[in-house]
Formats: sequence, C-alpha cells, structure tokens
Amino acid sequence: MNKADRIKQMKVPAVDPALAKRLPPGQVLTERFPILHEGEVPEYDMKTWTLRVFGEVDREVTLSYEDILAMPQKTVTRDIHCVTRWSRFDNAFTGVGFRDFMQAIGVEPRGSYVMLHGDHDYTANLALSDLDRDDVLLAHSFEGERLTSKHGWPLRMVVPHLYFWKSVKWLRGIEFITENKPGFWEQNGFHINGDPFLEERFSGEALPIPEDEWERKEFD
Ligand SMILES: Nc1nc2c(c(=O)[nH]1)N[C@H]1C(S)=C(S)[C@@H](COP(=O)(O)O)O[C@H]1N2
Ligand SMILES: [Mo]
Repeated sequence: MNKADRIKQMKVPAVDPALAKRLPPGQVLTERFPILHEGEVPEYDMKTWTLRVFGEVDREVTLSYEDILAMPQKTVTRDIHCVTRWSRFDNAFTGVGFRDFMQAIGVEPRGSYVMLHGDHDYTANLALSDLDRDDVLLAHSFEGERLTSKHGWPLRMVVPHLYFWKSVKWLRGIEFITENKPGFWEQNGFHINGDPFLEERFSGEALPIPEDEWERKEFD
C-alpha cells in the first residue's frame, strides 16, 4: 500500500455501529456542552418570575416557580442534537414532564400546535404531539445540579427528539395555537419541524453551516 492510500484509509473514521445508530446524519459527537443563544443571559427575581400558559386553552394560567417545583419531578437521560452539527449523548435533565405538567394544571388545549416563548423574545413552534411524550421536560437541572444561567436556568424546555433550537431556554410562556406558524429560527431559514434523523435542518435552500461552526462557541 502506498502512502496516499494509507492516508486515505486513516481519514475514514472507524464507525462504532452503536454510534452510527445514535448519531443523526451530518452530526459530530462532542463531550463538552456548547452554549448557544441569541442575546443576553436574562437575570431574574424568582419572587416575580412567572410561567404563562395561554392562547387556545379553556383557561389561562400563570404559575410561580414554586408551583412548578411542587409538581412531580423526574430525570430523563437523552441524546441531544444541535443543528450546528454537534450532538451530545446521555444528558440527564431533571424537571417536570410535559404530560405531568399538563395534568397538574388541568388546562384543556384547543389547538394542536404550541409556540414556546423564552427570554428575550425567543420563540419556537412545535406540534403538541411533539411535546406530548414521556421524554419531554420542563427542566431546571442538568446532571443533578441546577441549570447554569447560560443553559437556561430557571426553566428550559427539553425536547430531545428534535434539533436543540426547539429546546427553549429561559422559558416564560407556553402558547397553544390552532395553526402551526414559524418561531424565531423557523422564520430565519430553519425547518418548521426539525427532526435530526430526517435531517430537517433548513426550510428552503441549504444555509451554509460549516461543520466546525459550534467549535467557535462558548462551552460550560
Ligand atoms: N431563550 C432561548 N432559548 C434557546 C436559544 C435562544 O437563543 N434563546 N437558542 C436555542 C438553540 S439554537 C440551541 S442549540 C439551544 C442551546 O442550548 P445550550 O446553550 O444549553 O446548549 O438552546 C436553544 N434555546
Ligand atoms: Mo442551535
């Protein structure tokens, strides 16, 4: 074998079959936890912090942080996949399961879509069926510690089966809507749905996201 052939061979990564099943197409595995968001990290007075449930519902509710901590708590360990191409395996988030949350508040949604609202003015749209799953959480903790401010404390959504931009940090509102409409990134060239295994990254023409985009980001 000549040198060129050897180098070509070296460039082909040994693919662990377990990893190939878990890693969606076009993703790169990282062990660090990148921090990605638009704008400033919000600061809160937890005495005045609220989470609003509103829109197409039989009854709107406004919850305090204590209300949320009093709901049944659980830990879910899942892989997460960011559209900028990093994936991270086995992330343990703790909080209130979305289904338990809906049961606790007893609100009947009329719409089958949801617009999540996070500070500052961040939104992400989802089908209610994408939230109505056992592994979707309103999370306050990561790996047994409360979330850092940069990762979304006091409360973030965790929707592990969709690209991570849907996992709204600094969650302040859950708005039920009857017709699906694009949130912040969905209005800015990203896919309305965002399934990483279907590689639903972009809405129209491919946006150029270099493979090393996330390596320039901040990490925790
Ligand atoms: N409120 C808010 N939530 C947000 C964002 C944001 O800009 N604002 N960015 C999203 C994007 S694009 C990603 S990839 C994840 C990143 O979460 P992390 O910083 O904890 O890795 O948060 C999502 N949630
Ligand atoms: Mo992202």
